[in-house]
Amino acid sequence: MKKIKYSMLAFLGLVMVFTSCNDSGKKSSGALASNNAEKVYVAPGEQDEFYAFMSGGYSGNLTVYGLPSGRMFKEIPVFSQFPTSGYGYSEETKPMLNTSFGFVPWDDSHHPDISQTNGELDGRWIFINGNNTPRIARISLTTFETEEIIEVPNSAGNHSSSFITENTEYVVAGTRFSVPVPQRDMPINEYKGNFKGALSFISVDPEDGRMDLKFQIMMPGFNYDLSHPGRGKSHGWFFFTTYNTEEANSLLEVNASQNDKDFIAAINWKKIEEYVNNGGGTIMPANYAHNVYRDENHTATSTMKKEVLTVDPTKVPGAVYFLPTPKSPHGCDVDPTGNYIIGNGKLSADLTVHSFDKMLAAIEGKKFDGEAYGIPILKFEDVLAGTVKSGGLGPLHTEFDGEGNAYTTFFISSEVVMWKLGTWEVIDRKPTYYSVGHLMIPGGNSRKPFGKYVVAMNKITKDRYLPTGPELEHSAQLYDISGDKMELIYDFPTHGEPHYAAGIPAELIAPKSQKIYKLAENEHPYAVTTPDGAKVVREGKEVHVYMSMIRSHFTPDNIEGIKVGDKVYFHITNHEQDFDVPHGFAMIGANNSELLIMPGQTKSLVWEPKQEGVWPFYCTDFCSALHQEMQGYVRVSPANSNIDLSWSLGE
Ligand code: RUQ
Ligand code: CUA
Repeated sequence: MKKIKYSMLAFLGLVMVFTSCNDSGKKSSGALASNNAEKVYVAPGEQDEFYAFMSGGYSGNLTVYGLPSGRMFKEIPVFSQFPTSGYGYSEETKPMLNTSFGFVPWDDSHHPDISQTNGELDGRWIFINGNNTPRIARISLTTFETEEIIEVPNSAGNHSSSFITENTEYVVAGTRFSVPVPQRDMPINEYKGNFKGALSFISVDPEDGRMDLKFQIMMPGFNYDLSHPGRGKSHGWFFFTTYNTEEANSLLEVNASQNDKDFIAAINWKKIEEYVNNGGGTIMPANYAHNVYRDENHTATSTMKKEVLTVDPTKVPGAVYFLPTPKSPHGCDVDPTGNYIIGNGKLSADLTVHSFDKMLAAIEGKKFDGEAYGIPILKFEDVLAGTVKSGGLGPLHTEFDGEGNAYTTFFISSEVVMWKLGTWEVIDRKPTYYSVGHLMIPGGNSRKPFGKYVVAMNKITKDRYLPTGPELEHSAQLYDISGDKMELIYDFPTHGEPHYAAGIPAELIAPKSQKIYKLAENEHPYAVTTPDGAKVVREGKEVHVYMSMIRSHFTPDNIEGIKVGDKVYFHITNHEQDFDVPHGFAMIGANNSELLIMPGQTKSLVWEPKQEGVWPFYCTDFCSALHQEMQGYVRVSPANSNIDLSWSLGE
């Protein structure tokens, strides 16, 4: 018996020697699955090296993952109501979803981007666009809550958004669909020459992050698809891909694919900023919502703004140029040095790389190839830095590793292609499963990428996971890029449709992540900061319940004197001051959601009792051994009853 054991050990030892032998050689893709498993394995109790913030696409929200584990930590509600926490249902957060169209409980969120200082991720805020009802949101990376949403007027299909300039001077939002500006009733087929494409520059306050729509550039009626800021030497410029320079208004799949080249619009925003700071531009009436959430009172307010400053680009000489770019370009990506601007022509096999230096020289030499609506067009050959003959099909987006390599996704040929900046040679290509859209390298669209991983965000999942009926979650794939070649090491499902993502080292965020809200600093007008402050107040048909909660009871937990037809506001303050002790609140028959209330926080829920009886409420979050005891009753009497209002606990 002993002998057998020893020979087993010897055999295992031999296997290990062989394995490590293999390991030290060149990477043989996929063969060493156990080695790959180690690369993504984050042992119980250990933490991930990176945060990955993934847009939710049609979920309207933002999800938070760890890399390399692919574990999802949180869904942050942004543009969509979220019954899990009561976002968009509670009285405090409803104003966040106010727009000029009224309350809009959903959106399509596409491109998260983290705030920057000197072109490097600073981990203060993350911004994301609402594509459908044009909006930009700012999310705190301390509380992981949406703090601000600004609507973008004169815009539609807010897609070339929300990208950040090098010192977070602006978050930029470009329209995908051109529209009549101002909106008016007119025949659709008079689009050409009459519709406009607004590119909006939203300033960000360096102290508190507050956004303000500083100016809009009224561009020709093309589709502005994606954008990126210049960086380093090209800081002060912004680049937007366009398609439908044909200005078709119907059957775009044919009619917007006629021109051999569309444009990348190069915008010298510093020049325009100077122009408007000197009184340039035209103030135009507008109507758009600006919604701000404050931690101090845990409450959002919505203000309607009434005007916007517009700029006619032809009035600011030297501010806007067009760079011809084949062929209906989608992604528009600028490398970490700021010299290369990559246009991913989605109907082309090759990638077009423009040179910022050459662009400046061509502008200097006034070498133009005509103009479009008064905007000079540069000559393709004059601005071209090089072409990547990739052999792939359907290039969409490019990111950078900071070591001179670029990585481009190809939707049609389902692959990520790694190539070298400057020589344009293809170094590696790896399949994706399947039809990849965006990709992300932590910091990969800043001056300082962190490298290490590529995350591919795929549009088609098919056979990657156990089937879940016709609807499948999208799939992400993780590639190790620390070696010379890419290595596919992991698959994980993602929520909604992540279009883009932003990754950042955990050490830049985790230490400052907020744990509680201080009860003593709670400025909510209906907060109860000591249990004896709890009360119930009737104002006509409105009843305000000032309630507190702590393990494991509500104060009060018995309420009488409520009548059918009343509108009851439960204002509930969580008195816990420990990390990770939320309580929930759910009321039978409430026509909204539960509330999940963080330590020190106050939230309010409206309940309109429709039936007489004695109706229970309870805590929804298993908070202690006596969580099931955390409950209460409301007695509802007929509308004409004269039962006095009363409340109690433990009587
Ligand atoms: S898109 S898959 Cu909304 Cu950024 Cu390109
Ligand atoms: Cu409080 Cu469960």
